[in-house]
Amino acid sequence: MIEKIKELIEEVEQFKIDTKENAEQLRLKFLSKKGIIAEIFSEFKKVEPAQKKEYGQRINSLKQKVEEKLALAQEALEEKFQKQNDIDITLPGPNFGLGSHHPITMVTNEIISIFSKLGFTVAEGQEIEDDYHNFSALNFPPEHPARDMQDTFFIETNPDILLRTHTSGGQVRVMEKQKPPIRVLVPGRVFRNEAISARSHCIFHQIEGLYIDKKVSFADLKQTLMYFAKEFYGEKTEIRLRPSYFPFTEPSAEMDVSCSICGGKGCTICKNTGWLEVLGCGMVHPNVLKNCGIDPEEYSGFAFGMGIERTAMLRYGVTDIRMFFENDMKFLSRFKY
Ligand code: 2U9
Repeated sequence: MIEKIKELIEEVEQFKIDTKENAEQLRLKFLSKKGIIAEIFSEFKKVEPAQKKEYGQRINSLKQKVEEKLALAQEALEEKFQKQNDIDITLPGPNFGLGSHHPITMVTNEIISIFSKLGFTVAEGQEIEDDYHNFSALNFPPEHPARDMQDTFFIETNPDILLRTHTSGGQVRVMEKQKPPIRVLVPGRVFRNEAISARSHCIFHQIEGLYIDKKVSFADLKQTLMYFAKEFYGEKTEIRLRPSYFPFTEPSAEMDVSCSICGGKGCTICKNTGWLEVLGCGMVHPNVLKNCGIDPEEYSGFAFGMGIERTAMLRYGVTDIRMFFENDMKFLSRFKY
């Protein structure tokens, strides 16, 4: 029995009290009416007379141990509670620093704001597209190189599903649902299977615009883009259109703006030409209108598209496209406004 009491003393010494709840556990286990100490006392009459003295001393020291332990724990818990309540809630919180928009978001928002004054609204599109909305509806011939595995990220288990290579599928979906007049912008992330370098990335952002109505002409396209160029690149900006080719527009063109760095005189940014290539555009191909359920005899339209990274590089003098993806705080904090 004496051995048992020694073990119990050991148990009390090892018992860890860090909450009111486990202090109460210890009290109930040892000191309550039906607790261990009461039980050991009830055994007292059965103890040999010669051992009664030692037995009594051991029980008392067990009881003392428990009481001491509980008193100390009570003090420590009260101190802890006091400390928690010592916090001065009127002090200002830690300074987390003010964030800002990413430069890609800033340029996208600025372009949207310019075109929204002409009545353009924004549609989302989807990053995972099917072959039809990314290629076929847009008049890409079946053997077009963009459809190649080398250029496009296809989903391995289903060659019909891919990561969009441009946001144009978004406009196709708008045309499928909505009758003209349509004035819509589709901004977003696009994916091309290209090697990453200072000038190109396999992920980048685009914004495309589409305007469909009765009697929309190439002159409307030109005036709209001229308005955009002056708003975005500055009032003195001039534009020029060079013939180009895209499967989804006919005729197609690429638009240059006069270099805002040198004012057209020639510098390293415009490679001494005085011009900067900023976007592609054209009249929507009749096949595309037909594919989307719009009669090309009744309606016509124009479309344009530009790379946001390229636009942001020109705007902020960034020379490496990879900077937009690295989230380097030194780079990003340049764009606080
Ligand atoms: C529909 C019909 C026509 C969107 C257009 C371009 C010209 C263009 C490039 C600019 C740089 C892509 O990011 S980039 O590589 N885009 O040159 N995009 S016309 O034409 C459309 C879109 C949707 C239904």
